[in-house]
Amino acid sequence: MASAISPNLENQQFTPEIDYEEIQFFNSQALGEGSFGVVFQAVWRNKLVAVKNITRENEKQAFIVEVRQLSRVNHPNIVTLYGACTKGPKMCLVMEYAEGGSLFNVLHYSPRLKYYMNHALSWLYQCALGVEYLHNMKPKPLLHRDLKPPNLLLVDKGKHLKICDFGTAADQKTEMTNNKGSAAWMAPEVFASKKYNEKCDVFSWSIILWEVLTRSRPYNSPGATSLGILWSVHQGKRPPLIKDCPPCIESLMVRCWHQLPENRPSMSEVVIIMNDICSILP
Ligand code: ACK
Repeated sequence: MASAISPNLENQQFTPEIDYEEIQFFNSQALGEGSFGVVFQAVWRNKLVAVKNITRENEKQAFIVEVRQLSRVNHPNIVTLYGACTKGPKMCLVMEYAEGGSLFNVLHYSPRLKYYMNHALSWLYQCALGVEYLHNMKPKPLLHRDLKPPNLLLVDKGKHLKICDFGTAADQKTEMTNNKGSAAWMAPEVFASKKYNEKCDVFSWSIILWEVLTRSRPYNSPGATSLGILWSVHQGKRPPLIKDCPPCIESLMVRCWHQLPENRPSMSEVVIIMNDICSILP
């Protein structure tokens, strides 16, 4: 198994190879499943870590992409990759453990949601900062392409947000093959397989904004299917405007989910506007 994958990863000078024997799994209960792989809590070199194991042969490609892209990035709002086991006995990546779990869990399942919501605007700002960093990478912008609350992790009692799951990240337009469960956040041009760029992440960010402020799941009507959602977004449907939403937030949200990518702001502009909003609003 290792021989098929190693040649791709050998070019990854920044990814330390981790010895699988050094990882102690003490909880057989998985934290959950990402867009690929199953995530477990473990200890590695006296640190609590999250280990994403690939479980199926067809997950190797996403594994390679995630290791390749995560090893290039270094930002406070992006999860830190410690290294990867590429030689077996199991392939996995070892990353920092985020004790707060995902923003999705907090928004939709946490009994302490009210306490957490003090951080709502800060989460959106931090997410924008992480994405801005990706879009400003050289020589080419890195597109995350699967931004959604399940891929935003919380640390430091929910104050600090980190983007994870880079299994579909790319620095160029490639076919999106691994987007299960992401229809609600996907920009229409990605679904339509048209030419797309960084603005697809700006679109996803606007849906996250709506989800955080309403604490509701987008397009969550009974019987809604991924294909049905993709089609109606392609036809121009969006989540309903938020009652009593401050106009500065509403206008940003609506600009970011514009049907035409060229009419959406860049992530750098979103960062500037969110910085202003965070300083004005409580
Ligand atoms: O929503 P969760 O609690 O947070 O369940 C999902 C699951 O694994 C699949 O992604 C959790 N998860 C992913 N990466 C990490 C991490 N680095 N630290 C803690 N939990 C993680 C995620």
